[in-house]
Amino acid sequence: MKCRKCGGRAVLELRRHNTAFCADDFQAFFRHHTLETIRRWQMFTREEPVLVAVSGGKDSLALWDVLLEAGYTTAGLYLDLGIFDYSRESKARCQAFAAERGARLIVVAVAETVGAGIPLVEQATRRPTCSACGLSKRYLMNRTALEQGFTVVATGHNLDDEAATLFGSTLRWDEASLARQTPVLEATHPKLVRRVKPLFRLSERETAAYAFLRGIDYIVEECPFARGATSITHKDVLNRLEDASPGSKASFLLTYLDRARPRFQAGDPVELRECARCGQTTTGEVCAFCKLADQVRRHREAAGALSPAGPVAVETDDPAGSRGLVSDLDAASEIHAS
Ligand code: Q46
Ligand code: ZN
Repeated sequence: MKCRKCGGRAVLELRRHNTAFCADDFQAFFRHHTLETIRRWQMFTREEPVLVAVSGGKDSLALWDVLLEAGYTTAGLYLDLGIFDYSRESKARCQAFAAERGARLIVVAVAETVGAGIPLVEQATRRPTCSACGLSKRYLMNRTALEQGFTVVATGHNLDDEAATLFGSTLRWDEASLARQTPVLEATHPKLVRRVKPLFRLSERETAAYAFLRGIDYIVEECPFARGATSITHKDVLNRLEDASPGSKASFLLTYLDRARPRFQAGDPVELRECARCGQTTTGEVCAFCKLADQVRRHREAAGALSPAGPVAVETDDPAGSRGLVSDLDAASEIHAS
């Protein structure tokens, strides 16, 4: 297999583009694709400082790497969710990545704002873990960006993530989610920052290959709470479609954005106001995050009253067994093998 660009030995075949690249030309392709997406979708300008939400995984670190290489002014934001070894290891990856490049990394611990890490939030609120986690992440990303003077937050969502979300929303015909499905969520209130997804046209396999070729040390394990998530089944289904017909995933997502999304967007605009407690946006009197923090506080007080020792027991065991991201390993071994 030869590189389509230089004729040298190709390390990666991209069936949906009907092409193959050597290591250098693939990295150039990846960077070009990302920067073109930022430009075409007007995600941010060269002058705007960008807060990059990093999880320690391949996608967000690959994105930060591309932006740093391209000379954008960035800072990384790591949200410490307090999820066992997963959080400890992913934080260490982000810190090492930032230190190697002399980049600024902001670390915010969920436990400091909510009163407990995500595993305990779930116990306190009986809310599904990922729902409490997603709410906390969106809130803290926005609040940190505002506090630190950023107008835009970039996340590492890739094509597989976005296509799976769209697939799930379509199966439920969830009009509100369909309307929100976009690579650029504009700030519709002075207390909101823009949220963008510059990797949304690049597949998980491509981001894994880029991170591998760049020697980025990222965490391969997924969050233990991701196991059994419906989104993983949706990704599997889409992967089977992609195998049978390369380009299906991209066409599903891009055609939706182009042709169908405007129909869902037309609904009533939501009226936002400021939370009476924290000043962040909400549709009610008090925002969902403040309510969540209240629930956690009440739970801790009740537990504290029951146990004279005070602190609420925190699980230390990882609930998941063996973990791993098969597609990462596939991409890495593909490169090794060639
Ligand atoms: S939402 Fe759920 Fe993720 Fe939070 S609890 Fe883990 S899997 S990290 S993307
Ligand atoms: Zn609030």
